[in-house]
Amino acid sequence: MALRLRKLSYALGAEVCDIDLTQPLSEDCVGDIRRAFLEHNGLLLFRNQRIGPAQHIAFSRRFGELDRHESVPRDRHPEHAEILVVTNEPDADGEPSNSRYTGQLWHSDLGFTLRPALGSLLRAVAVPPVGGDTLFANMYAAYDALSAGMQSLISGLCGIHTQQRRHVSADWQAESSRLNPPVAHPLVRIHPETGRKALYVGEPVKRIEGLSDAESAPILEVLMAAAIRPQGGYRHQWQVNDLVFWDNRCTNHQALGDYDSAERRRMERTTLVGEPSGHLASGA
Ligand SMILES: O=C(O)CCC(=O)C(=O)O
Repeated sequence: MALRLRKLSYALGAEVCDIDLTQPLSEDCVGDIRRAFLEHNGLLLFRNQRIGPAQHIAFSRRFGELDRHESVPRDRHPEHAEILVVTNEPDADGEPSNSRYTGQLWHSDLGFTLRPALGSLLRAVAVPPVGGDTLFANMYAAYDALSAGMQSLISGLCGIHTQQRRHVSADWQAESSRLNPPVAHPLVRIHPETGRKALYVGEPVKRIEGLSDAESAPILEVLMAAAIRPQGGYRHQWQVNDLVFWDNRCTNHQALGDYDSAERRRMERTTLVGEPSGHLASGA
């Protein structure tokens, strides 16, 4: 039976309706989901899915190999290395969670590694009564919005990606910098399945390889302006048991943090391993 889809915004995204991820899915159904994922510019929403970590992992595996989050070991679920936890719940020792500000800069997952993520599947376990939304941006559209001159200027250039997160403890930051030295990825990437060009830039990209900070800044400013155009976006308002599956090869996202920190928010993410990309940054 064909999937029933409902578009979420003009730029990207569709809800997959009438599907129950607690039930076994046929290969045909998984193939239809994969096609819809590519057709809708890399974002699918599955609402009201009463699944736990094991089913979340099993469903994610239908789309590829899962990352075990070695680059962010402290954010892993204690029993499932394939799940990354994003929460404002205090740690077991009562300290504020280092993951409470995860994703509050525009980014694409694991861009600070040499195997940026193919996709991510984020499940809402607890959400505040209002806010806690996530913005998504279509990075094909961001590339298409640039002039031919700018497209030509940036072809062949690499942006330097570092791991950045606001308000983390000093030892978290030290460990993260040790595990994840700066890496350089092309500013323009070709999506391996659609063949389309997508802009690859985010707030953690502070410099262009081979250019000075002063030379990089105005170019990055122009690229970020294209990347965050509201016309290229979708704002997701989470409900408990939502699962959002996005393609990191052609989208960026940002957790807005627009909620009362006294309210509980807990999200769990699986991450699909992507293809090798880039190199360790020179002169970073
Ligand atoms: O918590 C969110 O809304 C998004 C988290 C995020 O940015 C991520 O998992 O990469």
